[in-house]
Amino acid sequence: RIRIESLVNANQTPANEPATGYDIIEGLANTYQPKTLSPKYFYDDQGSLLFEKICELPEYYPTRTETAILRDFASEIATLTGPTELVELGSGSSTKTRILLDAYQSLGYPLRYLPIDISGGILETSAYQLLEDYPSLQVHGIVATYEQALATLEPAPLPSRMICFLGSTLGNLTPSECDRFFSQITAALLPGEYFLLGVDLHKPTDILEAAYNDSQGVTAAFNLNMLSHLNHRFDGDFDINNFEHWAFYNLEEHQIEMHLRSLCQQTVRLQSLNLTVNFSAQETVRTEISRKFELENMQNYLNQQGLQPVKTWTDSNNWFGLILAKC
Ligand code: AVJ
Repeated sequence: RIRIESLVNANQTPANEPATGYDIIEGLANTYQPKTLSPKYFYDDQGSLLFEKICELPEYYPTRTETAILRDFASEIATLTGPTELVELGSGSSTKTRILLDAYQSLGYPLRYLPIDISGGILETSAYQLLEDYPSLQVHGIVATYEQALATLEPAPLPSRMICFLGSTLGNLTPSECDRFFSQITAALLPGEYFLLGVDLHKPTDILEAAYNDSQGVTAAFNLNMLSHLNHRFDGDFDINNFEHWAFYNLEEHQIEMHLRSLCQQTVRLQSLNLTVNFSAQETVRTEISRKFELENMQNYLNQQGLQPVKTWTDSNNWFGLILAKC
């Protein structure tokens, strides 16, 4: 009932994209300021565990809020879509997915789940746990980037497919990355199939900034862990004591930005990328944007991308939205 394949390999070049690590070389060059690193590098096994801890923090409202929306409306979602294969991008611990699986199971539908995550450890652990808890579940996991996984998806064996992209991870993508992402989504869906999107919404700056600057320092540890990950993966010598966490809400762009600030002038070497990088004191590297959306804009945007919104749900504060759209 289970198959897990991995498309991630630090030293192999997938046919359709530049070698892993190429984006690091680009992002750490001095061509653009600030320097940038892709948020996908947060998620080694340690980073995925730290993210799970973030989801439990009192200040980090998104997970809790989206979970509540799913609890209220999962059975409505299942009724609207009918039996369907669940494909999940960034499945992580698959905790929220269980709410959907329960709803499909209650309707007596066959359960087929295709989790996609860049972090092999957490994908495997959660997939085997799901198998135990759902005796009729079939799982096909893919350890890969979204681009890699979407490019290899074959048509769903069930009558339908629903690609789930929860947690507002869409907010990590720039507008142009979003456009490319959606052309891959619509290519992976047949007309009539579904896309379920969770998006974090505009809200007061103090609430947003608290969520990314928690009092226990878990988000700071999560941000700094990216450097440890790069050290292991690319034979690097980042000294994490020489960097500090910085997160703020950029009101013009409606995005949280997470950066790592260099505390001194320093030179870092990533041996297996043959890359040497200089940082001046106080210079920052942006490790993540987390865009905050408006529901109406997102519905219009989805429409332009070839996905027709079917129904939208939100919480009583309007802090988080869930949109079901049809290809
Ligand atoms: C998983 C990308 C949605 O942007 O809120 C949490 C990651 N970063 N705290 C987010 C994150 C800092 C999270 N996403």
